[in-house]
Amino acid sequence: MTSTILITGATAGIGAASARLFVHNGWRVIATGRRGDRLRALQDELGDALLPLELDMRDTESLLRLGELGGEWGEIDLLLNNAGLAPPTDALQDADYPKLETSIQTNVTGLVALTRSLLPGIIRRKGAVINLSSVAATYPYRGGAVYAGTKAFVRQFSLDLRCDLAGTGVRVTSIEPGMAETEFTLVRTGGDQAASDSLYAGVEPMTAEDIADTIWWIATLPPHLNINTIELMPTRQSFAGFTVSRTDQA
Ligand code: NDP
Ligand code: 8X3
Repeated sequence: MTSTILITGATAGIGAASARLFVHNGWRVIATGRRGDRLRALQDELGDALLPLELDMRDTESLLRLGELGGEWGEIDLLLNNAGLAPPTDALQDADYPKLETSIQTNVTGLVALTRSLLPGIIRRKGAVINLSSVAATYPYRGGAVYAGTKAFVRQFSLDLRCDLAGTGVRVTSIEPGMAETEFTLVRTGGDQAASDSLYAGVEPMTAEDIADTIWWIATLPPHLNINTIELMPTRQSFAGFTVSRTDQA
């Protein structure tokens, strides 16, 4: 029987790479995102196994209605909560509030609404939920307070959801990547290609396909195995130390 995955944020990066991988392996993919032209291009590329669905993760009402999606596309086995973005790395005291709110609405509120909406069906099908958190959930850095906070939420939400789902057979995983070269930094910097290129230059960052391969591996493990959390980094990314201030700033 054909399995179905719903992927949020399938118009770019990790979501698009996952859509390709799952269709190539015989799954049906419901591909969501705001950019309808990209979703239609993906359908042209991958064919009728992909259903394009324009969806803004800030539109809670639409997310809550998705659980009523009927017919063959309504039988969702795997929810990949991937859509997300980061505000610029300004310190909070200097940050543009609307950009912070967009990240919270997309990464947290939308993720919760969609999961709530699809969960009864996923429970009936003994399916799975895979959530994209980040290393930012664990390792603080300057300018990361809101983005990291959203990703720490995603991690803890994933772990606690396992408690709610005990005995249902539904699996939940938090994937926590470090630097993967996608449109992530382009979006974070407001479209600064040079800033994105210089961040990843010489790092040999992970690719969207590396993360999609990890998602595929988790999705196809035997049903008795649950990966709770998994953290990945490029070999050339590691950890910084603490910040110490010797004088107070005026
Ligand atoms: P991209 O910017 O390449 O892709 C982000 C996707 O999210 C796009 O498809 C975009 O679609 C979608 N998206 C953003 N805002 C919304 C919204 N309001 N409604 C619907 N969809 C939205 O980034 P990545 O592929 O790298 O990011 C995927 C996930 O992985 C994110 O949650 C990110 O935080 C996480 N992550 C990324 C890392 C990295 O280094 N790249 C590391 C750790 C975690 P559209 O604009 O068309 O709506
Ligand atoms: C983003 C991860 O390492 O680029 O989620 O800050 S990193």
